[in-house]
Amino acid sequence: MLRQQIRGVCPHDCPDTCGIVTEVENGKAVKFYADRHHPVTQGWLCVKVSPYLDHVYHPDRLQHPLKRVGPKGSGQWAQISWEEALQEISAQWQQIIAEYGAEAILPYSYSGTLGLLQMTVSSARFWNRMGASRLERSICCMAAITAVEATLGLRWSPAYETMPDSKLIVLWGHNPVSTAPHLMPHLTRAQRQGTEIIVIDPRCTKTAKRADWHIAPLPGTDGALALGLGHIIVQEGWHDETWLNAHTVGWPHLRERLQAYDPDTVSSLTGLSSDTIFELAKRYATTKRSILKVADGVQRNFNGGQAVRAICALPALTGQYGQQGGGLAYSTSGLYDWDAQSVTHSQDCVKVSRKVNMNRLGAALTGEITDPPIKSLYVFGANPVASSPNARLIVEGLKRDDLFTVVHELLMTDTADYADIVLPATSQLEQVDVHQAYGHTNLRYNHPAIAPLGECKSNWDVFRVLSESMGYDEPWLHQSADEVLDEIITASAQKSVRLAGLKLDRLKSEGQVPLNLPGTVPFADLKFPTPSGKVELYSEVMQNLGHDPLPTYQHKQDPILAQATNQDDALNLVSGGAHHFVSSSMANQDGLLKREGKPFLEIHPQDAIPRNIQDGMTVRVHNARGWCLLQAVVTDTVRPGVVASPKGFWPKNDPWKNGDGGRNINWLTSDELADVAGQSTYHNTQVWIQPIQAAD
Ligand SMILES: Nc1nc2c(c(=O)[nH]1)N[C@H]1C(S)=C(S)[C@@H](COP(=O)(O)OP(=O)(O)OC[C@H]3O[C@@H](n4cnc5c(=O)[nH]c(N)nc54)[C@H](O)[C@@H]3O)O[C@H]1N2
Ligand SMILES: Nc1nc2c(c(=O)[nH]1)N[C@H]1C(S)=C(S)[C@@H](COP(=O)(O)OP(=O)(O)OC[C@H]3O[C@@H](n4cnc5c(=O)[nH]c(N)nc54)[C@H](O)[C@@H]3O)O[C@H]1N2
Ligand SMILES: [Mo]
Repeated sequence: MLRQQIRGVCPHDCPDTCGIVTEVENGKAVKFYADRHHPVTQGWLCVKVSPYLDHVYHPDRLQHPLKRVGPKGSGQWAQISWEEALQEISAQWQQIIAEYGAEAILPYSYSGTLGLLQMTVSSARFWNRMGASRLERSICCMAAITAVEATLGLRWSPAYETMPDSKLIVLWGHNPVSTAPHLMPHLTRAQRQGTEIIVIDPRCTKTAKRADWHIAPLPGTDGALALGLGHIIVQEGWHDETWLNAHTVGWPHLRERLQAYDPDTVSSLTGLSSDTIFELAKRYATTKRSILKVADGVQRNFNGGQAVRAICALPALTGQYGQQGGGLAYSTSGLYDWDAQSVTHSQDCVKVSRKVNMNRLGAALTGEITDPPIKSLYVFGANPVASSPNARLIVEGLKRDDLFTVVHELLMTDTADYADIVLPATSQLEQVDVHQAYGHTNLRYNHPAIAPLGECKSNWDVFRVLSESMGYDEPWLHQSADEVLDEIITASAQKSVRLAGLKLDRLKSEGQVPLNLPGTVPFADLKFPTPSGKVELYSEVMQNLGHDPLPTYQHKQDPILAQATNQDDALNLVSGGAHHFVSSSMANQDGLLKREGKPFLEIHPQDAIPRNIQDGMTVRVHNARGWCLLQAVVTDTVRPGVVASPKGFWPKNDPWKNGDGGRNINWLTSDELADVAGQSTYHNTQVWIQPIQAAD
């Protein structure tokens, strides 16, 4: 029997963006594994994606359009045809547009797939044509993107395999054992060669356990820590004055700013001893070839944008930018400079519509957004009831009888539960796409391995048929997947040096194609694509956005704390990625759920004892936003005052639910916005905890 091997790309939200291979026999995927020829994947896959055929052929996969026939959230559905579904959706939308205008319709999508077509193009073209509200896509990393670009002009991170070039690696708010597994072999190799690895994280993660030194500041205080390190570096004369004068803007201003961040002040802000802060400054500044590897956890708080600005200043103080093994590693995604017009076709559309911040979905649906109010929500590639902050309020919004909700999904998620119409989505094995990566610089084409299951359609294919039923006849809404990708690649290759020579055919035939880069060291020529061409310690870009032009630290509490009577009992919740899921994706698979275990909350013995909490007990975690039950793990992996619980569990799988739909950690998380770019502030959440049941 003929067995075909089809090359594809892992579509999930992870910097590794792996090369995958599916073996297909008689139209069925029978084997799934890593591509040995992918430079980052190197023949192995993570624990989450290895059992991918369980995901693709999960018995719960949605295969037909459904229409709600009972009250919202009651789980009563009737199967309908695509024709009926499209007719119903377009009729509802035409009526809403006539009465309220197209801005009354809000598309909500994020990271179910990171594909150029199925995410980026699909989030833009159709909606621009309609004039729908635009989604401010700030749930994940907008503060860091803004901060890094303001300082350096470009997000450009060195390749994973260059890690051993550094003598010191600081992993700052990053847990790659879980969230970027293919970085780990390179970190291990570096460590074996004598590189010191320091992890800065309020929680002792799997990554911190493998580090040479773990430093646990209070959540949200990294800006103060970075400025404190700068203070010591300058005070001790470890800075590189010549480099600063030649390659930065605003050094004298920063020098002045740093004065306020003496070790005693920073110690009281961060909860770290002055000795720790001094020792960290010394090791960082006096080890040449030291790199700061920042990821996303560090920015999800009140000071997130300015914290990243402060961190970005450190390699400038020590003259480490442009050095092999030095500088900053955040993300490579800035290097893929796609031609914006061919991606979005926004210049062909009538108007630029308003933006709605995705972190405020619950508030937006319950009265914060008016004129026009949101009358219809279209969710695809996202599961806000499980993953977005203040989820209880989102559910309240979704229950509105006057809200017309469409959810395009592979599975009946907690979000799909509240839809009026559910549309079945293809998995990555059933769709075409091209993927860039945020951890490396290889582009890759995803060949569909199998036909769509049942009546499933890809995001782009749904927008093509929706365009037809809405009467939108622009050719750029009706192209095939390859036609869209070809248009973007051709336009981008003409404009971008890094994409020059790229052709769709080449991408399809060669597997992955690397970007054209001038070398392996970012900014080796010490030219920074900022307005001044230098590292902007003082940034007019930030100033024009209404921010302090210098990195700063400003404390801001979760506002629910001020309303509480028992403020002293509050604990700071951090909720990073679960090891076995990607956000809530894959958190429906039995094998992975079993390995992740019961939803848990880590609490330090010093906080557990006065609350009569013992290891294994069920605890009630609550605040003014909501509550959920979790199993207590009494442990010193978190520092006193901080509790940790991973994101991603599905509310409806809540083991403690009793007939009310269930909850997860996002019933508690803050939907306040950070200092910069409307960023989420998940880790700036105050909670109260009490035991409700004895240990098993
Ligand atoms: N507590 C807490 N919560 C967090 C965070 C945190 O740090 N703490 N982090 C946040 C971050 S960084 C992010 S990026 C968000 C992610 O939040 P989301 O973007 O909502 O991601 P998921 O929860 O994985 O949901 C993605 C959904 O898309 C569906 N899907 C997958 N592929 C496709 C497709 O091709 N088409 C369609 N139509 N659907 C598809 C999947 O089945 C899945 O249900 O979570 C955030 N949530
Ligand atoms: N297994 C797995 N992999 C994933 C994901 C997942 O859910 N599971 N999610 C994907 C997504 S959407 C993203 S954006 C990336 C994110 O990749 P990472 O940024 O590595 O992941 P997180 O777990 O969100 O956050 C990293 C760490 O930040 C810590 N942290 C929280 N607050 C602070 C703080 O104030 N200061 C400091 N220094 N540290 C803090 C958390 O304790 C956590 O260990 O990972 C992706 N990969
Ligand atoms: Mo994310």
